Order: sequence, then C-alpha cells, then structure tokens
Amino acid sequence: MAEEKRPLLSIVIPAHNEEARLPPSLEKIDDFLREQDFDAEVIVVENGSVDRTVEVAEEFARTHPYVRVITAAVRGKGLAVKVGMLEARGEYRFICDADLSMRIEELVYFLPPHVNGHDVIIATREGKNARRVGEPAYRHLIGRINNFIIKLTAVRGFEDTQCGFKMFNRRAAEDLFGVQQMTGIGFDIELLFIAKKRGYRIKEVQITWYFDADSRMRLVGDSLYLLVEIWQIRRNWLRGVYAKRETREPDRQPVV
Ligand SMILES: Nc1nc2c(ncn2[C@@H]2O[C@H](COP(=O)(O)OP(=O)(O)O)[C@@H](O)[C@H]2O)c(=O)[nH]1
Ligand SMILES: [Mg+2]
Repeated sequence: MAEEKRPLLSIVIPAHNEEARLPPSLEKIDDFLREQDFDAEVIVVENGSVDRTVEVAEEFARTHPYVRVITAAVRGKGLAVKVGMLEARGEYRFICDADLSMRIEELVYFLPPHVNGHDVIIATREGKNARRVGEPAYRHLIGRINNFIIKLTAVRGFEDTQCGFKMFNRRAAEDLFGVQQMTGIGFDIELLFIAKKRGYRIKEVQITWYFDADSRMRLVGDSLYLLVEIWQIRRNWLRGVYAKRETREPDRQPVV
C-alpha cells in the first residue's frame, strides 16, 4: 500500500486559555507558511481551558484546512504536547508556544539545510547569539536557578531546557513521545533525558525571545513541581519505563 504523503513540517501548539494570544499567532504562522515552498500542518492541542480557545482555533481551522484542533479535558502542557506530537504526520515536528515568543521566521533554523543529521533541535535563550527581550532580571534569575538544579539532578549539557520551541524529526518524535510520561512542565526535561540516553543528536539554536508577562505557568508552584517530576523521571528510568516501545510489553506495570 502506498504510504500517504507526509508534510515536511508539523507545528504543534499547546494552548490553554489562549483565546487572545492564539489568533494573532496563527495569522503570523499562516503568513510565514505562505512564503515557504514545503507542505505543513498545524495542530492546536487544547486542554482544560475555561475560555474560547477551542472556538477561536476551530474558527481559524475552517478557513485554513492545514490546521487541526484537538481537545482534551485534563490539563497539562506535557500531555497536550504528547498528544499533538503523536498525532502529527510531518517529517519534522515543532513544538511552538501559543504566544509565539520566538519570531516564527527563525523556524527555518530548525529545518534542513540548517539541520544536518540532528534528531532534536532545541531553542535556547542562553549564549552569545541569543537575546532575551523585556525579561525582568528576577525572572531570568529564577530560570537560571531552575537550570542549575536541572543540570545537577537530571540532564547536563543544556543551558536552557525549558524554552517552548523544539523540533524533533519523525523517528525521534515517534520514539520519545511514545514513552513520555510527564504531563506537566517536566516533559522537556524528560524528553531530553531520554534523548541523551538513546544517543540522539541534539542541537541548540540560539534565538531571540520576547518576554510576555502574561503566563499560564505558576512561578513558584511549577518550579517546585519540577523537582517532583525530576524525581519521577529518574525513578521511571531505573524501573525501565522508558525502554524502547518495540521491546516493552504493552502496558505492563513495572514490579516494585
Ligand atoms: N494545552 C495546554 N497548553 C498549556 C498548558 N499550560 C500551558 N500551556 C501552553 O504552554 C505554552 C507556554 O505557556 P506560557 O504561558 O507562554 O508560559 P511561559 O512563557 O513559560 O510563561 C502556551 O502555549 C500555553 O498555552 C496546559 O495545561 N495545556
Ligand atoms: Mg510564554
């Protein structure tokens, strides 16, 4: 049977209470995609919103057939990203925050020919070519403390694991999101943790990032919860939860 033609790019947008920020971002993505000569799809994944996120996304999708909207009841950015990435069909699959705090034009640095044998390409707001526009010093400091803890306890080698823009090629996406367990903000760390263990080639792209004070994250609550998730990631690893899917018996709980 002939395989269905895949788009080159899937853009997966987790969206929670984004009725205001999502439509202008979808417009900018649309403008960008019109300029490109490749096929793309956009998947908006909404869960737990109490506003009109689903309605505004569906309204946009009606006039833009490459846009799909998925909804779920249970909240969690990690959960939304997993669902969207596994639903995606693209050869390259990009996680993209709904606030588009990175200019969409920079997405080309996450695609060939800039990607050269890399499986995972993550945006970073650290390094001499990166810029953080408008971020208050205390927010950057909290980010640096989180990064220090992450490096100490979970994954080394990355100055910014938490930026909301990351590309996975199809092979890495199907593998990593297939075993992802974290439903909260620890999912980035989990994916990078497993990616490193698997020997995937990971590249960092330094971006210009625009701070937006409007946030769906709870500054203290989410930072503390991150510690719980890091502990869960390490425990999952020791219990073999992240074993490659083909070799794992379906849905068998590890014996404690
Ligand atoms: N689907 C979904 N998306 C979420 C959830 N929590 C956060 N997000 C999305 O994650 C992205 C990052 O959130 P944002 O508020 O910009 O966080 P910040 O930039 O870290 O302050 C946005 O696209 C949010 O809509 C959630 O529970 N479900
Ligand atoms: Mg943001």
